[in-house]
This record gives sequence, C-alpha cells and structure tokens, in this order.
Amino acid sequence: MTDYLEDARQILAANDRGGYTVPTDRLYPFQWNWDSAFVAMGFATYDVPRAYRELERLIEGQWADGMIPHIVFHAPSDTYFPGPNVWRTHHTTATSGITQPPVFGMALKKVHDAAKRQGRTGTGERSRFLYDAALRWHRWWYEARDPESTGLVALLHPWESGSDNSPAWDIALARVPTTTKTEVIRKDTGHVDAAMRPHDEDYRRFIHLVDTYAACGWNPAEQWAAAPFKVAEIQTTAILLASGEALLELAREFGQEADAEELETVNARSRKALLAQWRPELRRFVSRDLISDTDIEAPTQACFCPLLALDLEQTALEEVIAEMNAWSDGLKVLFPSTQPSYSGFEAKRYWRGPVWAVINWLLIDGLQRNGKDTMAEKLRLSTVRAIEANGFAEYFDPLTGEGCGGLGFSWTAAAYIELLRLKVDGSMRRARPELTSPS
Ligand code: 2M8
Repeated sequence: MTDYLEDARQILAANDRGGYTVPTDRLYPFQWNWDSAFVAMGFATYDVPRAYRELERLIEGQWADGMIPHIVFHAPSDTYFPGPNVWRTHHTTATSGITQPPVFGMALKKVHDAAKRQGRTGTGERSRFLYDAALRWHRWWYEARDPESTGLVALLHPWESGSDNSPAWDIALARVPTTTKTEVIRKDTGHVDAAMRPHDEDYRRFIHLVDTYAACGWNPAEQWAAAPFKVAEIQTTAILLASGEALLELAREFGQEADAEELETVNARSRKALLAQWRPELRRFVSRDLISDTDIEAPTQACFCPLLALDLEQTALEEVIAEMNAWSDGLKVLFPSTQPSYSGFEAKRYWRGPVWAVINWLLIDGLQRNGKDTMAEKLRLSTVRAIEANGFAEYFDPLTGEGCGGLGFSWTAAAYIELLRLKVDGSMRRARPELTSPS
C-alpha cells in the first residue's frame, strides 16, 4: 500500500536546499514567501526545528522597512524568470521587490504551539525573534499598503496575491501597459505546457509593473503614487487578519502589552472593513479596484477567504455555503479558483479555475472557524483524494482531477500532511494534537 504521508515528507526533503524549501525543482528554484509558510506548518507536525528553520531563512530576506519579499534568491539559478537582475533591489541577500500573502503569522503560531506541546526548550527565543519580524511586516502592510487606514490592504502587483493570473485582475491589469524596458525571456513555459500558464501579454504587464517600481527605487510611497495597478484585496486582508489574530495571542503570551493593543486596533479595523465587502446579492465578498474605485465582481476563490478571519452571522453563512455548493456542482475536485460557469474560467490555466490544495486548506480553516464542518470535510476529502489519485501536483483540473503544473510540489505535500492529520485526529476542531511519527 502506498504511504502517501511518507511520499509527502520525501517531497519536502527533496526540495530542501539548506534549511529552506523550493516550491519545486527548476520551475521555482528559490524560496517563495507564502509557500514557505505553508511548508513550515507541514513541518510543524513532525519536525519542529526544521519548521523554525524554514521561517528563519525567509527572514534573511526581510527588508529594513519590514517588508518580507515574495522571493528570496538564496542561491543563483538560471531556470527562472524574472531573476535578481530584473528586480534590481538592494538587500544583502538578493530578493524580489514585492511581497506575498502574510501566512507567516499563522505559521509561526502553529510552530510555536507545536514546540510548546512537545516541551521543547530553547524555542522561546526563536519564536520571539520570528514574532518581531512578523510584527514589523504587519506594520509595513498597514503603513505601505493602507496609507489611509481603511483596514483593507492593497496589492500593487498581481503576483503579490499569489493568484497571479486570476480573472479578478482582468480589468485592473488591462490598464497596465504591455511595454517593458526589460526583455521578457520566459522560462516557465520551458518547464510546463504553455496552455497551463499565464499568457505572454500578462507577463509583459507583470514586468511593466516591475520596471515601474524599480524606477521608484522600491520606495513604498513613490510606488503607491506611481502604481497603475492598485487593488484593495480581500484574500490578502483576511490572511493578514488571521495572522494578526495569531500574533495578538503571541503578544499576550510574551507579555507585550503595547503590541497587543496595537494589534487589537488594526485587527478590529480590518475585521470591520472586510465585513463591509460582503455583497448579499452576490452571496460572496468582493475586492475593490482602487484605480477605478469599483468593486471587483469576478467570482474567484478569494471571495470566500474572509471566512478565515471572520465569524459570520448565520444568514450570510448559509448564503456562502449555498454559493460554494453551487460552484462545486458536477466537479470532480473541489474547490475551483474561478466559478466554473464564469466566462473567464479555464480548467487548466493556473489561477483561472484550477484547484489549489493550499487554498482549500485556508477555506477549510475558515469553514471550521464558522462551524461549517460538513463543507469543510467535503473540501478536505476532495483534496486528499485528488492528491492520492493524481500525485503532489502544483494544482488540479477541477473537471478531470488531472494534476497540472509542476510536480513534486512542496505546498501540495504540506497541505496533504495537514489535511490527513485532520482525519487521523478524527475531529474538525481548530486546536488539534500533533500527529506523532508513523513508525
Ligand atoms: C506562482 O507565482 C510565481 C510568481 O510569484 C510564478 O508564477 O512565477 C504562484 O502560484 C504563487 O502563488 C506561488 O507562490 C509561486 C511559487 O509556488 O508560483
């Protein structure tokens, strides 16, 4: 019988490049921000020191202003575009110049709790160091990406969402010119089928944005003023809030009263702002395009991510479940990153429809938080079965279940480890005991 749990751990071991984990070989040969946070949560279930190390290595890339970049280029590789020479940033360890969803705080709390449960000594200091780094990053988010204190943080590049070519950006990204000063030499389509990747035109716009912000010397205020793409985004804000809640618990535990007060204030503001993005007529939440000052109504997975950090009232909750069920109807694997009946849906093209195990993980957390265990279990089973049947692929076609994109993928392995643990534990509650080594 195949030991999928062991396979998942083998993938994480194979993608280890010295205390950090690449998402997959060749296609993504560096350390990615939110990938590493998910991976650290996977490690936390069986190798706490390695989980700490993953987060510590990411922090090597943290900028003086608190920003944690979306890529840390620890070691050179010529299998990825855009590399450090395109980003033109000035950190000691080469990094990109944009950021990614702040799953880090949630991950840190899980790693810290696992260390405590195991009675490990000497981990308090490691947690404190990472807590300080996380708090500095959260301050950066609110200062640099919500200068008017609305409670919703904004993205200046689609890559910052992690959902690169989501239909959610179609209108906002179309305003970004396709002209670039940098030559666009894609490497991704040499690794995987171009039909599964963003279009060339998307890449030209992605790189136009990089050129624009590099010309600002990566100064946050200058970028904010120059940005042709600016989206106050609900998935990122929900993740920031969930991580903010985790940091608040840590602040209290560490006796950091002033930090706790500060976190309470920003968390409350974000909670209120997220709730205001609920659209009953759509039965989902919406992001806001800050350039056109309009709602983004494209139906994507992000519309349900606020569950992660909100306690919804019953009526809204029932509507969310009805909407999620409607999207799931007739699919082989749940949950699609775009509503299947939407004109922009593409079953295999990256973030335009496929199922992502880590998104399911976030949705499951949100559903559990809101007491929707049946839907949570439906997503959990669907994810676990898809992986067991089709491998640890980067993502899955929701219509056929086919594993797509890169293979031997770290975050899919981490998600499997976590989602299997829920079954082993047999409950769908939030605080769960650790799974001990299977041997
Ligand atoms: C994908 O994004 C990178 C750019 O960051 C790319 O396509 O080159 C996304 O799926 C992103 O969410 C993920 O973090 C990254 C590495 O897995 O790949």
